[in-house]
Amino acid sequence: MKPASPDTLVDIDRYPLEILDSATGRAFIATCRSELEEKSICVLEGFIEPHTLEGMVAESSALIPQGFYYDRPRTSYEGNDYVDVSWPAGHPRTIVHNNRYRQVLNYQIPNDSLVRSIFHWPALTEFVRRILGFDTLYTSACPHLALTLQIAYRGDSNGWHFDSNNGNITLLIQQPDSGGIFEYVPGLREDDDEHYDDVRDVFEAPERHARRTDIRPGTLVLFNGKYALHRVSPVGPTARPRIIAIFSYDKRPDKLFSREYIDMVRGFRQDAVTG
Ligand SMILES: O=C(O)CCC(=O)C(=O)O
Ligand SMILES: [Fe+2]
Repeated sequence: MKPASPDTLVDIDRYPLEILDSATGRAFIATCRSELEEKSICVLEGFIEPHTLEGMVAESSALIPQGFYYDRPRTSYEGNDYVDVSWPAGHPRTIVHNNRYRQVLNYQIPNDSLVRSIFHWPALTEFVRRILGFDTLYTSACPHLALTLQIAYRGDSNGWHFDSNNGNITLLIQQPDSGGIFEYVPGLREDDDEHYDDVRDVFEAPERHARRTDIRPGTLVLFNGKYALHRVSPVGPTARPRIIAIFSYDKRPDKLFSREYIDMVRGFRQDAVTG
């Protein structure tokens, strides 16, 4: 099957990605950039057309059984730069959070899928580049992690963490009936100050310190997760899992994720019972 053309899948009347150099396009970029700067998050609700979204739910649901079952507690700093210090017990660097979901990897997602058409849409990459303000930006070259799906059933969660990359783009495909909320604290750390006391406050009382989003399926989210601590809260009772696509980009066209990390993920079981 021929891959669908992205401009028929996205609400391009509302989101002028193909005319970024027009006055409308430039104003749109400016709004997105200031949202990302001020709130660490830029939310494009209704980015995907409803009929496209239905197809995405079907295609991604069919891939769930192949997903690798990530089930390992993790600190908030995994994958971040190694710091040669031994942290005292109870320090935010040592605290682990539950982390459990299924992950469908790039090579498992068909070439003619809707979600891949969106991911490889040059207009989207150019839009993301301008928002992040990089000279160059490419869709990740990684056969495993360039494009992934994360699927969360009841009790699954993605614990508090900082991302190790500069930009993280997500597309929510399906929302569970309860829980599975994306929560975050904008601009919590800086390059030269980790603000550990603030991190500890968030762990201890997230309801007081973190913002909760109300994101509907079909929404594209640009997020600055390198500086904003964030998590996906545990999914509650639900008839359907949370499904989200994660788009990975890099300033370089040839950057791959580490072999150790890929080996770990591919070592996870694919037969875990869910639901
Ligand atoms: O599922 C989400 O909404 C966010 C995922 C995330 O934070 C990540 O993959 O780093
Ligand atoms: Fe993240």
